[in-house]
Amino acid sequence: MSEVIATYLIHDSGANLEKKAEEIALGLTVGSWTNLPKLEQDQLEKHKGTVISVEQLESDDRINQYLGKKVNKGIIKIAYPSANFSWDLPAILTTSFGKLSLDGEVKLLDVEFSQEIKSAFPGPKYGINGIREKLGVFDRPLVMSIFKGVIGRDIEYLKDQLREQALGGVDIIKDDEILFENPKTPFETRIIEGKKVLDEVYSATGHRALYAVNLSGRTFELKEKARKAVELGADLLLFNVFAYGIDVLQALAEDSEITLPIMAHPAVSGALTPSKFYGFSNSLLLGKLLRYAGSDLVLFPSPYGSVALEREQTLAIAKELTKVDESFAPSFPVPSAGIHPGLVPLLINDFGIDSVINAGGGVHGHPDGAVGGGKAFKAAIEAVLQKKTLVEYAQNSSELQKAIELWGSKEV
Ligand code: 1AE
Repeated sequence: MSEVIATYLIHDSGANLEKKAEEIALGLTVGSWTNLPKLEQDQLEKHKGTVISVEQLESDDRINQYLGKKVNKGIIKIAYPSANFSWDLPAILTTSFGKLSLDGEVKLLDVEFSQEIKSAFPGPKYGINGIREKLGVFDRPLVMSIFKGVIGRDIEYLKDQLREQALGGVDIIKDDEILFENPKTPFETRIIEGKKVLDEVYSATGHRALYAVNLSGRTFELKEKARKAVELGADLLLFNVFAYGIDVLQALAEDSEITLPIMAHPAVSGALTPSKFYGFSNSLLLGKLLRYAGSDLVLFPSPYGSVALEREQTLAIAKELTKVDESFAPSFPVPSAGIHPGLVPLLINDFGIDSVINAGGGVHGHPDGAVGGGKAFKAAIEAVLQKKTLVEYAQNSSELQKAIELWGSKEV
């Protein structure tokens, strides 16, 4: 049967979770808070939500104290028939979590899509394999670095920073997500000049890095800008998806003229996910939904850096991005924020080689600059792949040695 099944974590002050579940199933479909005398049996059968399960969880005095009331804690699953909504995320999220998201302590943990509904989503155009093919790198995690301190700078400054990063040997260089359209370094100029720099580095060294340019501006200008990026020979698009909405990402991903991989940034998602009581789970928002909507790479806070998420949550995001799903290619997990070379063993242990190690400060803050930073990351990866400790391997790499002296290292 065609449906979506939503899983909720509920903290409810009522005595009976089964009753609460029935109220939700009715309230989000054919019912209201009053009795509706004209409700017909036929309409009920076709359109009413169905409670699939109600699992009572142990109550917790600390939660009761925190919320200032005694609550019943449980996990509820409800199926919503596909006849109720058009097969797009705005309709599916409004059906499963629209008014309910405003109504007490309810967190949306997951939404399962039937096979038929999944077919309405594009998934990644490139995914992990497609990105690896573009780079010709198949046997290690990728390394990405981020422009830093470029607001207010001119294009010459950006070009120098791009060159340094590429010379360090990183695979991808991304715009900072806070660099928007601006007169000194406009979108199109960044693409044109960036391409020249990366071509020069390629001619000199044989190493070709890819550049992810930040696709920004008003929503209805994005498609045209993205098509222009294709025409100018851009490599990838960075996109602040949560400032716009996941459906905007999907619209870009399924446009046949926008043939570039899309990298989703998690900016603003922290307003929707961190609470234990409200909002969305990270695995649903940053994992499943971004993959379904067409993100080829997904950034999220790692468990270790400056903006950290709980390790279990980061693993759950990565699992949603990479688990086998015959409908969609896997997306690259990109655990980020405050990453330095000494964290590479932990990152590879958690996310495996099909991940991207991403750093801004950890590249540019290296004592030998961005060139040294990139080399230190590459050396740290090589150490882990050769099953050596970073300290051991640093004897072959002065860049890694300096990074470890500055930031320390963590072995697994
Ligand atoms: C979670 C996103 C991280 C990000 O975009 C960013 O700019 C990180 O910078 P650093 O590595 O923390 O300096």
